[in-house]
Amino acid sequence: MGIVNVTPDSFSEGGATFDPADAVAAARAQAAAGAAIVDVGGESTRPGADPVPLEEELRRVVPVLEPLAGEVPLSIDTAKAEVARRALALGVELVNDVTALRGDPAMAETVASAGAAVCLMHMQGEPRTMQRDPRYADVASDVAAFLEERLAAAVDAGIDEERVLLDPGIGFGKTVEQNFELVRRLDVILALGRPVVVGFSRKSSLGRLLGDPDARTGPLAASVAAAVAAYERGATVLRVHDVRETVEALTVARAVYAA
Ligand code: HH2
Repeated sequence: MGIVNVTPDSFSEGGATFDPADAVAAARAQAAAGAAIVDVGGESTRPGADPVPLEEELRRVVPVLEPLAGEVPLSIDTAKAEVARRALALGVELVNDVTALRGDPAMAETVASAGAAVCLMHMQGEPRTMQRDPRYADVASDVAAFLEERLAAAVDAGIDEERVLLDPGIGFGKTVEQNFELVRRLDVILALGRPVVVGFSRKSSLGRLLGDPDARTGPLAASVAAAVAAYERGATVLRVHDVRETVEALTVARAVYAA
């Protein structure tokens, strides 16, 4: 899964694809480099980010989705049902909701009635404050219990279980150690029986592990290593900024592990 952030303030590339033409070109380049799907988002969820109003989010993403629909498989990264509804009407296949259907009471029905796929992600707290003091009794079991409950809520709302993906939410209310533990113990989440998405790309835990306690991002090689480690432990979707490098690494990993 390639990432195209149509935002001025995303944590890693801050504004590089804020212009719609740049975002469309980036999505096409990611598809050509081997992305199976491209995740387009108009609201940053980085730690400390402020919410974006509905009209502004639509103004950002619709001009990017329109020219790509039917050409590039697309996912919409949104917590707003109206943004999801417009995206699905344009042919987007997957709703990537970092609130796991808790952010907007109309989201579950929007996904269910469109027969769309959905990614449910774990987050402790909310983006403005989530990194202040994350605490768990046992991070892998707590995240799995949350995802199990959200999966049941999605199915109750009429979403086909076969269309649900689960994501431990790397960096969303977790310490560096907790993020690595979640990848190490991915089996606890895989036991829920759904495909698992992992997004470690460029996240600050990588830069912090490498020795900078104030890192806001992580470098490319570290991101690729995290994607391979997650793949090796059973993740089926790797959400990444650097598609070509990740596809190259995963092709090699797959030749080794999936023989
Ligand atoms: N991470 C981010 C945003 N959306 N969705 C899923 N399913 N999993 C993730 O790990 C995830 C996500 C944050 O990364 P990015 O989109 O690059 O940054 P920003 O939110 O600042 O735009």
